[in-house]
Amino acid sequence: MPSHTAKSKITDLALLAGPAAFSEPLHVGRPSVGDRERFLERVNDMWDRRWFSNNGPYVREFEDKLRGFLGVKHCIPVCNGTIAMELAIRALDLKGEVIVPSFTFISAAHALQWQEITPVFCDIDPKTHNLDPQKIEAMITPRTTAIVGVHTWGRPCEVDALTRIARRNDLRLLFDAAHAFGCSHQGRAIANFGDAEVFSFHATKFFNTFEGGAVATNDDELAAKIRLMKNFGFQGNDNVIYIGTNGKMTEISAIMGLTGLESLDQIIQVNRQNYDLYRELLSGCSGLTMVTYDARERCNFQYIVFEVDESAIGLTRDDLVQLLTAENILARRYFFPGCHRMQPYRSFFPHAGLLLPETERLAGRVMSLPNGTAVGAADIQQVCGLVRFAIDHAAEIRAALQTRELALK
Ligand code: T4K
Repeated sequence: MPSHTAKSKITDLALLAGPAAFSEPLHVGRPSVGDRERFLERVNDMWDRRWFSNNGPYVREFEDKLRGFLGVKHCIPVCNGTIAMELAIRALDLKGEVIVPSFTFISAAHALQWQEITPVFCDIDPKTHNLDPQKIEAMITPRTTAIVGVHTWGRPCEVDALTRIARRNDLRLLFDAAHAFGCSHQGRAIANFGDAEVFSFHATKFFNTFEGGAVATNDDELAAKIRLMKNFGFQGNDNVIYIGTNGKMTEISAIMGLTGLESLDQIIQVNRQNYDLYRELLSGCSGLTMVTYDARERCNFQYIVFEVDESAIGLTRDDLVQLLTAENILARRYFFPGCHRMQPYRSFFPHAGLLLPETERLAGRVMSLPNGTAVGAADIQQVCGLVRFAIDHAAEIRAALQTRELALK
């Protein structure tokens, strides 16, 4: 809950020595959770059974429920989304180079590089924030083996265009669906596209199992390989028939997942209400553009994302994030500065940015605000009130920040 009311002058801002609007931090990634009693009942049962890992009854039940929910043949739960991606990459036998966006979380690039595959960063479409299909073919070389699309903010990639490009060039197609659990493309659940789709059920995601992830696929052979690989390649007790790793999901994670699935509709409802409130309260702020979702598709409404146009507002995205953070509103700059500007990729490809103008531009403008069941209407009113106050007093604030920056030099 907000602890302090409206600001009337710029020195009321916490950044300029006023009191913070929130006494406790308001997070972007505060987990949304299901029913505590139901969770604890299952935990007690697990405790009594003394079965904590290794494809236990809750993991098996979770897998069944995921398959049913997503309408996909296989959805294999694993310990996190990054391992899910590594398993899919390895099971598809990818090598050489793989095309990925740079405007995303670092894990897809790392999952490739970890296996000595070069991530080749391709630019995004500024309208969708996803891979720009027009730019992919120019990045394909004789070493390219696959494309990894990311459904950023839960908005599906241009799945059909990517599928055509992959087929035409004999490439594998994977999707990082970490943001897109519960979302659909042309009425079909995300999970069913490409060779495989990879989910993250990390605590900060719309649907979480503390840590966790899954590989979804309709390919039986691929699924069989991944099942072996996530358990050291074991087939039976003493028989290892394949190279593998430890990618297993624990029972307690599966319990969290089963419990969360039962509350999914309510979580989406809260996310949606919050999304609509942000939209209403910040509508008409020229220079702030909110990421929108396709009303014809299913969507989890998890991400509240704005693009900040400095030339229209008079403040940079970083000014706004700094200002909100001082108020204990921990706005985030996902996905600044882009993977190509992080190590080791920055050293490997120092000039990658030349081919990524839209990525660079967006990474400098994007701001994520808190959502989820831990965020209430009063919080959102306070956050939006502050953003509006900042925009209304932009020139004064900028001047004060400049004076402060000079004094700190
Ligand atoms: N692909 C994409 C597109 C992804 O976004 C991600 C993960 C992955 C793949 C990889 O999946 P996993 O291997 O993680 O399953 C966070 C998450 O750690 C990361 O999972 C997520 N993306 C990424 C977008 O966000 P950070 O470094 O920003 O996390 P952190 O610790 O700053 O937490 C974010 C906010 O959430 C903080 O304000 C604190 C709050 N929080 C966090 C946790 C863990 C809570 O309130 N409670 C919690 O339990 O990366």
